[in-house]
Amino acid sequence: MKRSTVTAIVIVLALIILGALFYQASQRTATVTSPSPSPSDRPSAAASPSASPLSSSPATSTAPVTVDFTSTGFSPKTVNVTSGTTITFKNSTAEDVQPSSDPHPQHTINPELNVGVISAGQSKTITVNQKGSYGMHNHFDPTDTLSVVVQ
Ligand SMILES: [Cu+2]
Repeated sequence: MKRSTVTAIVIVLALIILGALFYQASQRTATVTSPSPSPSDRPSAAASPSASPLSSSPATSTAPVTVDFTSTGFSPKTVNVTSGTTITFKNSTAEDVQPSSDPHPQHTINPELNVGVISAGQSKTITVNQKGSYGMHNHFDPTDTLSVVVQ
């Protein structure tokens, strides 16, 4: 009686343990295989958008700019340039012109823009480095104005 009961218990326990081991093994392979494909997909998807902004970045131009001074004043009246650009002021009138930084008569907003006196038919070139938006005028006639925007 006793021995047969013990063997029956041992067999039942063995079956339970074996069943549990098989269940764990099937669960482990199921959990290991399912998550592994998704992390390997994500890095490749995240890598492609980070490469595209570099190719689409706008090119900034530092091409030299010429401002003509005529009987109607400065032309053009607004100049948009990037830092490091040269601006040539050409005097196409018969009078002296003195392109200067605002305000008149101190010329202190941006001393880079104090070009100095340009005789009739002559020209002078400056380089602008200081970023910002600045007003300029002809010191001999402050109603002749222009704007310089440096980016
Ligand atoms: Cu002035």
